[in-house]
Amino acid sequence: MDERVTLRSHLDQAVQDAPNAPAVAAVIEAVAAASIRLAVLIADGPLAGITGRHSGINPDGDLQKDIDVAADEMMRRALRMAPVAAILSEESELPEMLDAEAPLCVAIDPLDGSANLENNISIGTIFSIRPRGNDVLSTFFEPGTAQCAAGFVVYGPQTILVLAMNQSVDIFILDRLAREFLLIAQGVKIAPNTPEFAINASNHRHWHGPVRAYIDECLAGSNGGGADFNMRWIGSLVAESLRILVRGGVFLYPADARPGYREGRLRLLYEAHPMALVMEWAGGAATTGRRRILELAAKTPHQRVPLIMGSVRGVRDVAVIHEGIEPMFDHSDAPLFARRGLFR
Ligand code: FBP
Repeated sequence: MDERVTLRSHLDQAVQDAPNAPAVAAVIEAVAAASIRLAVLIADGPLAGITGRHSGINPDGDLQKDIDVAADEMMRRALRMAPVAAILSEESELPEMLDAEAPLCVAIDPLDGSANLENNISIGTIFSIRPRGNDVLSTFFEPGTAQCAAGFVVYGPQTILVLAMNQSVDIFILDRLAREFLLIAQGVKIAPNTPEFAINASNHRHWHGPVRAYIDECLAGSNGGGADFNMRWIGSLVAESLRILVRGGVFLYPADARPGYREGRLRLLYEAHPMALVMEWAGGAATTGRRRILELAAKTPHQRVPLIMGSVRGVRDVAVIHEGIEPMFDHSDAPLFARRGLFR
């Protein structure tokens, strides 16, 4: 891209007649500013006193590291200065109520995948913005289609901001010296049919029939009459999502038979909903296998959900396998319920 477009000028140019446009821009700028500070802290790590030690347990029972707590504080501090009525963070049980008259509510995972930090693997911030309803709290329990913008930041070799706004997905890179994000890709579209999948295959024995059937088909490759698939698994949702935007493929974190994973692992409000918005606005798709993620409404703040997302072809194939198997057999792990021949 020849012209140097900053995040700020991009937001200024964004369609101003969209409802709440200035407020949405202010929230995105707040998250972006906090993420620039967080990127510095992450990069400095032990030099800045980040030890990686656990400092508590979050509402979902996950161990919190010192960097999780720091990230949460940084994001909250920034959002308290923005036009936000309430923040729902992964790191606290209930939403934090701010200005009840403010037009927006934000769900945020301040630092997803922080367990990867000690290995120097990419981690990130995920955010979801929605217009406040008449009742502030019930805003979070609207379906994902209520989101007006969403995105994520990847703290990796480069710090990257992916932004879904006005039906478009745009990518920015942090100019570390200038301390601002610059546009590097506009109107990103996910390749529709990349033969690449990402799943934590160590859980194979716990998967239910439809997921096992899909992965078995991928692994059979040309021997099974289909395409030869490549596999990736980083164990970091933001890194997997960025890879899908760049080169396509399908990501699966399904429900499985392990205690605590019956509804999947990832959280609906600040992981699946925002990623689903990014995927769909980039021409991809996101499903539980049976239902479009964006049509789901959370019943509890930290509800988990199976997430299958990415290239339309891969997501459709997973959904087709589910269609061929009665939901009552979803929880069967018997290969009997695996239907063969998807790619033939
Ligand atoms: P946290 O929300 O606990 O940080 O975990 C989320 C996550 O790290 C995702 O980024 C990633 O997709 C997944 O967990 C990895 O799970 P697993 O450890 O089962 O491979």
